[in-house]
Amino acid sequence: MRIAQIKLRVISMPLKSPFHTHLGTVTEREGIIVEVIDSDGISGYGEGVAFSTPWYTEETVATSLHIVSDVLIPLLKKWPIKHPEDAAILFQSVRRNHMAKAGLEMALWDLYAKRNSMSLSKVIGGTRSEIAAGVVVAADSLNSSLNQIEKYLGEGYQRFKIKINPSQDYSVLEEIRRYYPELPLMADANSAYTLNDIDRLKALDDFNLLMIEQPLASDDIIEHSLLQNEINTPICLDESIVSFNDAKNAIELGSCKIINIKAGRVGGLYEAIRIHDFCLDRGIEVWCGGMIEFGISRAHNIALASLPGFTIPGDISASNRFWDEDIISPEVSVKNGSVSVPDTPGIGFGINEKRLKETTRIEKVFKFENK
Ligand code: OSB
Ligand code: MG
Repeated sequence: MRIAQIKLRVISMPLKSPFHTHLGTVTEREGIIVEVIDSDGISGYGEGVAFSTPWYTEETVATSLHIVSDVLIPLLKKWPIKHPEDAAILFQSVRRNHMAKAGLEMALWDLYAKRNSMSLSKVIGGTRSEIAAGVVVAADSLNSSLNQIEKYLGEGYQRFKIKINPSQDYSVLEEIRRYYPELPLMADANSAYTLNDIDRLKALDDFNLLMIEQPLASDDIIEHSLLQNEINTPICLDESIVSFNDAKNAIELGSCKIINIKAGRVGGLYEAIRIHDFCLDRGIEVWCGGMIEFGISRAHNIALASLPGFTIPGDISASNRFWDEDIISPEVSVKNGSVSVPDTPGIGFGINEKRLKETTRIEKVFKFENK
């Protein structure tokens, strides 16, 4: 791959409505758009999905920008690569900083696919032409949760995820089930509980949830296994799984029955695919998690979710779930409850240059010397 330059843009956009979790509220989303341009002028795009503050993982926009600019790009300058997997392996010499690595690695995947005139889905072995759409409801009141469910049901979404914590779990789920007894429903706790809450968590078995996502802390791998033995609802791990080895350990210990794969959280598509392949082999179901992302990461998620092991509808929602106007064109849309997988080269979505420009706050350009 002959890289001529890399452009990093920090963009910022308000959400259509605030996103509430017990860890805080997101009203404005910043992100890093990575554009890798090769010597023929072809561009590949990736997106760094760290948040402005370290509430979900330890990374932030500022730390990612530093790692991509001052560590990963210099590595790529020093060690030219032939394939995006070479970049993933090269980046293993840097500890953690998964979202920084993923933003750059995924731009290389898009570029690689475009150069080979193949869709990214096809390059990574995708088998689906459509992905079932799922949506997250992250409201601050029962009423607003019910309103959002009604709205998204009308838009055709096939799976609903509600954020829970010990102060509202039973009452909110009871009320949702009163109106929607058959709704494909799951709950995400973002580590709001400890093993002391075991009775509260057992009680949630009443609601026939598809799963409960990340009830305990991200390093409570043994406790999750003890909890799974006590509750009927399948546990799905999110924050706990940041690498292939985490996935292996969690499965070995019986800490979960399902894994949420986010390429950003695990360091890129290479690691995400390894986790997918291992889970497929072990009969562990996976789904693709969301990060309140802009269209580029959304497009990468669609390609990832087209792999055969992604059997459960994930956080794959339309651009208009979060944004008045996305930075891609066309935007991601949901039709009859599904999102279609593009068969055009790369991620299969173009850039809405006007929107990208008006949301850009910082731009940095790195030129490569090609001999
Ligand atoms: O825990 O899955 C999570 C959003 C941001 C950070 C963490 C999480 C989420 C979501 C999904 O719940 C949001 C989406 O659909 O993009
Ligand atoms: Mg989650």
